[in-house]
Amino acid sequence: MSRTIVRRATELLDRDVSRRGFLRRLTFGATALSVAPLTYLLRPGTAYAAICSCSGSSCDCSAMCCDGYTEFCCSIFGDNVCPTGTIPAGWWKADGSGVCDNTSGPQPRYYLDCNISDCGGCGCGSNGICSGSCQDPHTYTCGCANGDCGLRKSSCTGFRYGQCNQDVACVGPIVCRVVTCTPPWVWDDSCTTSSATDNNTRFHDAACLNDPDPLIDGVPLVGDWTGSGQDMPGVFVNGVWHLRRADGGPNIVFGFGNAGDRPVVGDWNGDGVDTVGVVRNGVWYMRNSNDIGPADIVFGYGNPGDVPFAGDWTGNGIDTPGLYRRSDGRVYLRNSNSTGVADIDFFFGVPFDLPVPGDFNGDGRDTVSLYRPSEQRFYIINELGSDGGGLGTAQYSFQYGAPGDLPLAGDYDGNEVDSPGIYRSGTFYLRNSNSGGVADVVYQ
Ligand SMILES: [Ca+2]
Ligand SMILES: [Ca+2]
Ligand SMILES: [Ca+2]
Ligand SMILES: [Ca+2]
Repeated sequence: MSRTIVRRATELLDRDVSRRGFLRRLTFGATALSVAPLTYLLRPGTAYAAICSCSGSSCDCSAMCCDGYTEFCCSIFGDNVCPTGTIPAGWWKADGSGVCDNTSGPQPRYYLDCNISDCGGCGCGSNGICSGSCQDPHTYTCGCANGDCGLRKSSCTGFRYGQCNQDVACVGPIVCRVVTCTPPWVWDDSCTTSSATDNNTRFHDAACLNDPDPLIDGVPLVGDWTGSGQDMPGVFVNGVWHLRRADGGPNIVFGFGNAGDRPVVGDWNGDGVDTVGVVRNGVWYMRNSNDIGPADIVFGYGNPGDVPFAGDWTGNGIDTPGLYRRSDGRVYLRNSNSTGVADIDFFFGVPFDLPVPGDFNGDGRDTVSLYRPSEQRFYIINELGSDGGGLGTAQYSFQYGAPGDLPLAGDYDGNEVDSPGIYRSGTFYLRNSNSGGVADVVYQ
């Protein structure tokens, strides 16, 4: 403690006691003083009620909001990704957490900072950071996340490790953190492999980080794998496909793609059979039969991090790519299985909405409906190119599913109209009409 602070504390705590009296009193509050000397001294009270001013809030000094780190994105926004208006601007790793260990041995846990991506009219100094208030519109404000002292701060720390999106010279404060066992440069090729380590964060955790990870626990899909006229469930798990037959025969199981690839299914050649595909770093690999073998069609479309899907946007019987790009809130559709620009693009929903392609009115063309996880609600949209942002053009909506469910759509009864389904912990709950209610078909 500096001499100045001691002198001030003496004045503040008890103007009448001697310096010796102050020091004796100090022994009772030593713990709190060592944590927050200034604040305690300026707010005389018991050692246990020491209050800190953290990120503009008054919190107990031991509160999460005061520990200097930034809150997880999933705790604030519901999903372990950078929210709209932010970009991953750098990462670090923590060793020794045990969370990411696998059969190869101990593995690091990776933390990505999501910094405000837009400095508006503000420039930034030599450190490459602008004030959070520069963002236009001003979306994120420094404070305890969700105004809760029990959560770490958000949008306060002006700092950048700098290994991601280095072409963006100027970023704002860190809004939140993403945590992953996958090295950042694998799932976002804007990130470099240049390593930074902070093991102090290795046990930082949140319940929302432990939700099932589709990349590990399997991605559910539906398709007509045998040309029966009926869509059936399938799951892609770490490069292996498990497809259920409509005739009740044994599942079709084969390897195509790698762990970490994003799976897509569709009828790439118009023969009436849906087959598999994977998207890896913006490259689409499609196969025209449901068995092991090389890709029949390969082309680049989109960026790493885009959410890929497929549908027949033209009604010619051939499924082609679609992408949902969270960073700009738009869907990009292409009408052929080849490299090129989008044939149609439009704004889509709000962050964390999920695209659900399908033909919900039986007119032979697929459109991109929307599932809003926060409401467990399907918004059925029967036109392409409509602005889903305000949902003003959604034809109708209904609630179906529970928190954490993954949405899908297919024609499970062969009437040529797609309807919703949800996937929950290895089970498909499918509806044969576009309305809420109980499942018509359940597949484990
Ligand atoms: Ca086909
Ligand atoms: Ca088509
Ligand atoms: Ca349609
Ligand atoms: Ca149907």
